[in-house]
Amino acid sequence: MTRSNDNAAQLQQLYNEMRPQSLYPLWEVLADLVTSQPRSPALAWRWEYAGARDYLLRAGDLISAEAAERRVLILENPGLAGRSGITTSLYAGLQLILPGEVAPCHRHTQSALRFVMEGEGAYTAVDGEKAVMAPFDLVLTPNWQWHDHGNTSGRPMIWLDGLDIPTIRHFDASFAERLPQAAHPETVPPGDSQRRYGRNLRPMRASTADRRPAGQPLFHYRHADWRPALADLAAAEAPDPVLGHALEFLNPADGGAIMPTISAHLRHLPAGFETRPRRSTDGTVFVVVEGRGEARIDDEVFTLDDRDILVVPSWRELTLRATTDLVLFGYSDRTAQEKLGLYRAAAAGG
Ligand code: GTQ
Repeated sequence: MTRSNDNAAQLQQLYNEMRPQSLYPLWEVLADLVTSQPRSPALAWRWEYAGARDYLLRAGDLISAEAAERRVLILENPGLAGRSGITTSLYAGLQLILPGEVAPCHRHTQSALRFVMEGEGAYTAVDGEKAVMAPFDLVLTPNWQWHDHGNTSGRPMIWLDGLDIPTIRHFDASFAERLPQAAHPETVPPGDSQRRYGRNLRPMRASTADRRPAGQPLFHYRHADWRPALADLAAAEAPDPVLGHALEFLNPADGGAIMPTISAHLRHLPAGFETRPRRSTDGTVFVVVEGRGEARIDDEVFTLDDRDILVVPSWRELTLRATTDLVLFGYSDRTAQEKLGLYRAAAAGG
């Protein structure tokens, strides 16, 4: 045996002896642990809405919302098999509530957003306050707030659930509990928070705190409000070359992101507009709200059509092109990364 072979054999022998003691040599894995740039196992992927919707409606014939607790099809990233994530930190699912159903009241340490895909008149109740939902409304159920969903309209309702499930799993910080009754008793009339906090104002009180948690007063961002805001912005100025017209949803309490772990935003790309290529460390989920276009992610091209869902993993180069006027909703873990000092973004050519 040569000296180097002998050395390799001795190292292997050392590894074999250490292994039962739960010891492992860093030098064998260091280059995969501390990489010069992100190498997400997540894949760029697009789900066509119509196809996913068919499967969801079939599930609707076979299991009730009550029995399922939440009747949801998980949009699992094909690069993250078995992990129920659409990115490494975030989850996405399509939830169906049929007329007359209630998805029973529970709360958990995971924070959630709902982005309505179709249907009108169903509600999410947060701590007993109903938000009656319309297409492309955004509704939040922040960490540890009671929530149930119900449908008193005559039609099925489908929305996209965006949660921080993989983040909470990462921290081993999941707690959840069920309310004994299916629906939380009504605490205030529907729209109460919206009236008090929804127009960049807040109630003045001589004493006593407000009913809503001080840090998170608002949980319903209506399409009827955000769409004109985006249209006004697009009419007033040229699109940003990297983002197009873009608006972020804010928490009015502090001007920050909507929830501690999830940021959400809107884009409007005028017909024919193409963004400059950009990458960022926040893997992002997009929903097509209006129009058609194309997303190029590194060398892959995905067509974007009505209500399709696209995921762009961390640090993949994204170029968006609008065939017709294109409106997108997006969410990511940007705010969590910013708090940890991790967030980075770079556009090609500057
Ligand atoms: O509506 O509370 O898609 O707890 C996954 C977990 C929805 C919900 C999901 C949940 C919910």
